[in-house]
Amino acid sequence: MSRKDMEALQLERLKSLVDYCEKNSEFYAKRLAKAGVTADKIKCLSDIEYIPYTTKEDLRDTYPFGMLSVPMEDIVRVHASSGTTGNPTVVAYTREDLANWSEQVARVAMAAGATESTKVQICFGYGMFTGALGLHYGLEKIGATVIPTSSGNTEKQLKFMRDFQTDAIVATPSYCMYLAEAARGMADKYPMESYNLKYGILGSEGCTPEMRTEIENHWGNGFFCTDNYGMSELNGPGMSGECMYRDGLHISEDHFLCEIIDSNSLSVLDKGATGELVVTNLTKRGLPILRYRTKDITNINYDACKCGRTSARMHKIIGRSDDMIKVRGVNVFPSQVESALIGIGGISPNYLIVLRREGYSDSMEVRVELMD
Ligand code: DLL
Repeated sequence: MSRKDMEALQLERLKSLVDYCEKNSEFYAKRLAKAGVTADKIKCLSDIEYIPYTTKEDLRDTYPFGMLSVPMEDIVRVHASSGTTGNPTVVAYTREDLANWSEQVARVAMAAGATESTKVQICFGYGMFTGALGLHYGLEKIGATVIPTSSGNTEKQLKFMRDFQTDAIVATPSYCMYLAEAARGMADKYPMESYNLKYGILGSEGCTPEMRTEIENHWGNGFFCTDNYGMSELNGPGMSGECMYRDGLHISEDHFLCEIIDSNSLSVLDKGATGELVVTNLTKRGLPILRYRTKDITNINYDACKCGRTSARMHKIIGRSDDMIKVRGVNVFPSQVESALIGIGGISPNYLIVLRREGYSDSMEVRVELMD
């Protein structure tokens, strides 16, 4: 799609989303009215700036279902983020939301190399985390053979990989590396040639090009992996993913309208600038999200890619604008550690979080001071 046509589609969808929110979302109706925004006020894409930002705190404050804009009987799935204490962020999907989500995931999976003849092992934990079920339905949509092994049970994972001659793996980069190391550890019994693994659809945590090379070398046999980004508040995986050229993550722009802002001044930055990613999910209806502050730092390239796709590409995540850390796929905020410590008697309020990465496996240790 040309940029002009894409922007016209985004504008039409943005207006219809604002109109929908005014009529169906108690939360947004109030917020939009306070800001004096109506669908008629949105005349061009930059008019999105009239709409206030949405944050994780909004979802926490309205826990669990305060931001729903359809009756509960129209919700067919609920997921939640991996909050360790306090209220997790709950997200909910209508049947149409799930269909859109599968479409988004199918796109990134195909860009990563999946086809209907791919046998793919999903090594994300199945459950409230969006990673496993998101990839599961997206891959089924393209006709791939899904093997839902979930995470853990390494020897079984590797046995299925050899016996089924699995072509692709879905995992976090660190788990993909861990499996490769475990496979190498058993190479005297099962040589690396007994695996048929050709590529990895990786995501949910950062993966530098250096780490990617190391993972690829560990698996050997031409193993190739791509980076995939998303977050539960924006459906889950499927928002963006790398193609074979790995020159940025292609965004499903007909579903996601992206802005880059300065996290301090909150002003929108020029195209190409690096800053915090803000996303409006143009097609989500069960729990609509307007201008969501992801806190993830990146920049967006609007030039067409060598692969032929014309969708904008976001740079690999460069960092966070808050202090969130991801430990083995779980989002952890130091403030959550603090609230857990406050409930324990006999320790002072000072603490130290020590993060370690051994091989590619994260560990987190909390050191506290004992009170006399
Ligand atoms: O991690 C969704 C997902 C699942 C994406 C599977 C890709 C594959 P959450 O648990 O809500 O959702 O965590 C979202 O994880 O704001 C980023 O900080 C981080 N993150 C996700 N993907 C990447 C990535 C899923 N490719 C939070 N690179 C986001 C770096 C990532 N960070």
